[in-house]
Amino acid sequence: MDVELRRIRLPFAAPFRTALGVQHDRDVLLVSVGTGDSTGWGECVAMNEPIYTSEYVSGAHAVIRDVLLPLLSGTTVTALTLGRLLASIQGHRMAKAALEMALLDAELRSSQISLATFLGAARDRVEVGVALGIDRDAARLVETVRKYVDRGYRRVKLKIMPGWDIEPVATVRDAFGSDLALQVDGNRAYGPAEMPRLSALDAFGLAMIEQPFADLVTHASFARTIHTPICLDESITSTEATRLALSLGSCSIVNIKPGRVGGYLEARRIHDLCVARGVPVWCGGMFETGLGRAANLALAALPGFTMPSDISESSRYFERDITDPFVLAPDGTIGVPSGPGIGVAPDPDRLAEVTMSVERFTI
Ligand code: OSB
Ligand code: MG
Repeated sequence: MDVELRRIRLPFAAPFRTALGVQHDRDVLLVSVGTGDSTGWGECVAMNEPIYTSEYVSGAHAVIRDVLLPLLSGTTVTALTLGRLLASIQGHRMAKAALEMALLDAELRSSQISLATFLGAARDRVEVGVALGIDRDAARLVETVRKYVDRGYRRVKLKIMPGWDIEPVATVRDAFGSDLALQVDGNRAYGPAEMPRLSALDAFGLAMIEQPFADLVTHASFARTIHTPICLDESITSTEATRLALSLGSCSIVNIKPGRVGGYLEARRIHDLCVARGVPVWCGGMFETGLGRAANLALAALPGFTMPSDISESSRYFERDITDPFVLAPDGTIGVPSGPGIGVAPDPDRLAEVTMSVERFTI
């Protein structure tokens, strides 16, 4: 099997500010595998720096090259056997997920099956929302929200942090009324001492508060004091972590990101567990290129994904993506690709333009 590790740099259409810092561009590791009759694409969602989780793009690149590929060398690895072959390696889920996505894409392309069909999709369009970063002031945030509402988004997620929470949420709720589905994401920026302040968010009819704290126990005690549902993101690293979070009562909604949990197969297992427990799920985003976006749309089409996902249209992230752009329909949905595999491929000219380095291996 031929494996290519390619680093690309895509500038963001606008900087994205959160409790984690400001992002100006995306340094993305793409994995492609050639299996004789087809090529598959995987995207590693690890960010430029280890600020969301401990993984970051250069680390993921190194672990794939120096640790994961050597373990696969001489085997007849498939997407379904990958997990077992890499089971001795702790963590590095985003790195593993990128390899799995590339293998899945290659295998499904050869058998002419779409990822959506393979995963068990129940629909051909999915409801999506937009995630908005920390703005200069609440008045400007209202203008930003208006731009996206006018564009057709029906669900808005606001990033919050200490010093940027109650006021911007109150101002946006006031400007748009109760029709707008609104939720917030704290990215672990709060401590237990800030629970009373966060409880004031109950006044704004939010669909959920996403991961305000770092750990499961703090979320569980917060959940007992507020009415707004709690959703976990960073804490959901596996099916086992999800089981633990649900039994502790740490959340009542789950954000599933395939990269964070080690791949689309584990993402589906978490979905299945949540469906069995009656817990709604939605698909989170990591500023993916069109490749990861295509695969996330397939996942978000599963029946348990009953809340709008962080899968905005391509132009929200990049002036020019590496695939044909995904576009929002007036009803706030994006279509699920139906072609074999992930259903999209990079445009070779655009890919060449944004490529910083390429390494090739035969394993
Ligand atoms: O916390 O959901 C998050 C992006 C990078 C890292 C973490 C998060 C996010 C987002 C962006 O919220 C969502 C998107 O891709 O539109
Ligand atoms: Mg989040």
